[in-house]
Amino acid sequence: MKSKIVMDSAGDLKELGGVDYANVPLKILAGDHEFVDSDEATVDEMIDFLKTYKGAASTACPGVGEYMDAFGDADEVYCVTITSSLSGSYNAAAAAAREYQEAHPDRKIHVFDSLSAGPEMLLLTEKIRELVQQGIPHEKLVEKVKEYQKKTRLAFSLESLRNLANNGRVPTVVAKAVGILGIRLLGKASEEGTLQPCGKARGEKKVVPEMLKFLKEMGYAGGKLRIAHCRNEKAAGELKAALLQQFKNADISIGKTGALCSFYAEEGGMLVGFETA
Ligand code: X90
Repeated sequence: MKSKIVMDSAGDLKELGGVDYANVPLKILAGDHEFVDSDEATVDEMIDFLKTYKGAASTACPGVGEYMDAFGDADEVYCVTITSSLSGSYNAAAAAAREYQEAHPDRKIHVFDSLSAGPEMLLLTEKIRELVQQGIPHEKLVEKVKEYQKKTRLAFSLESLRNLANNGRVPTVVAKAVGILGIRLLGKASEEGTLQPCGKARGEKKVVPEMLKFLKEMGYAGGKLRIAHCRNEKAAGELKAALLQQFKNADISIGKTGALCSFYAEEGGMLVGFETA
């Protein structure tokens, strides 16, 4: 039996070993330029382009057809999307899943609304892979992932919310408060899958200690943790080191944001997906 995992590019994962996997790209649109979130080179190209680009920039989620192509001919498909509260990706995937099911009644498919973005989506996908490899049957697997999802969270620190505000994903007043030099917004994905501001860190040096405190307040106690950063290797590395001092054997890894998360989290932004106790 062929199992496949499909995730949109807000999960910052182009390839995944050990299982059949497909990344379904979102797109970033700036004038005549279109950046397809399908490889790492595009990320740098996009960030550098946007630095001098003065026009409006927006994003587009995958269409139903793109999801259909990604599902391919697998007997069972597990699909993970960015939060349906901020993107149409989940709806497109769910529509594709209905088509898939109608065309192939013998196959099984489930679409998970991550209610999140970036590294929390990655955790869900890693969990799905683990369960697929254990040979857990479809319905049971879906149930287990839903249970797991109740224990995972997303925290972030952002230096700019310009693109989020310009595209109506956060209120402008929230974005303005962060525009002031040296202020970083700390926040989390709410239960409804929206962006919830929780505090501020003043100055670069405060980001890591404030984030550490915030993660513990949110219930981090040494579980699996994934960091995705946009050109902020330094803060990501420091956060990992600080966490490992307190949680010696924690499974922590660092990755880079793809084009979609880089566009919204912007340079210096850091996303942290983690398991609570
Ligand atoms: O469909 C589309 O065009 C995509 C729209 C996505 C908008 C939000 C992306 C957020 C990316 C930024 C910080 C984390 C916020 C998470 C809240 C759930 C990451």
